[in-house]
Amino acid sequence: MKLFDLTGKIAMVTGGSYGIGYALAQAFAMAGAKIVFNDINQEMVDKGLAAYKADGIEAYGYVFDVTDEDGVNAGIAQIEKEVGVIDILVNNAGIIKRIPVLEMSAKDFRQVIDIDLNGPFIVSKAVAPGMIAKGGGKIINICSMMSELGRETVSAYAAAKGGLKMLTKNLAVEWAEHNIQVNGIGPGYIATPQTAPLREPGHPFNDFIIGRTPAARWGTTEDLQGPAIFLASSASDFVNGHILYVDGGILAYIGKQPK
Ligand code: NAP
Ligand code: GCO
Repeated sequence: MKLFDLTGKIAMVTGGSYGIGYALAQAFAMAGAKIVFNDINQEMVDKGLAAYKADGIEAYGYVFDVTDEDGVNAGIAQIEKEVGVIDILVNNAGIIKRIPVLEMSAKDFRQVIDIDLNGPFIVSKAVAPGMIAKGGGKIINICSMMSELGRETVSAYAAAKGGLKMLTKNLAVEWAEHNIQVNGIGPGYIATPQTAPLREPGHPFNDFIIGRTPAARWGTTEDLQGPAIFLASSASDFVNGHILYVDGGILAYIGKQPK
């Protein structure tokens, strides 16, 4: 099990106050890592710190917006000074706007691209020098079904997550020589605050997703913990530029055949 041991590692999860980010941080803590996370305001960081403390997890919280390059660089420098050089980075922070293209403003489109695609670029670029100096590291980008598939009303999100898939591959090929493995996790439909509007009782999308998922259920954040530990550990030291889809079979499925 040493292959999956993260003892002595520092893991940084962006947007780690709750949701998928929090669950991944929990997993890294279970495997022995020290947890660092950020959020865009102190109130959310404080809520996250309280949650980690309640779970008995040693965590350090920082306030910065992943789209603010100066803020990110200052935040990473503070983390390296106060906690240490980051060994594992998860670019998890993200938003979605569900608006038909013809009704979506360029401003809204840009905001999704900025957070979901530019953010991972900015944070990865800030963290990589410390990893290179340290002899290596792990970067995990949280992609999506929308890295591969389209769906009405999520054009900006799909463009961002499709770009994030290719950014993952490009960072992987640029930094492999420094023993940095850059990979992605592509969750299916997971029960978090982000998908809460789609899971309201009686919402037609809920039945649609259950039917579109061979496992016939929404994913849970716990479903993502094992894959994340794998990509964060020495068990994946020769895995580069791979997107690991954790989707209950969605991408393998053409759809339920008529009876
Ligand atoms: P969520 O519940 O909406 O949480 C997103 C987190 O990101 C929040 O902590 C949020 O903080 C933070 N965040 C947003 N903008 C930020 C910024 N500019 N700077 C720093 N932090 C920021 O989302 P989730 O469902 O846990 O999803 C997490 C990631 O997984 C996202 O990248 C999402 O696209 C991806 N994903 C989700 C699903 C799913 O089904 N849920 C499936 C595939 C991929 P605030 O609350 O303070 O805004
Ligand atoms: C949506 C959902 C999805 C999920 C996820 C699927 O509106 O279609 O929010 O985009 O968040 O990205 O992998």
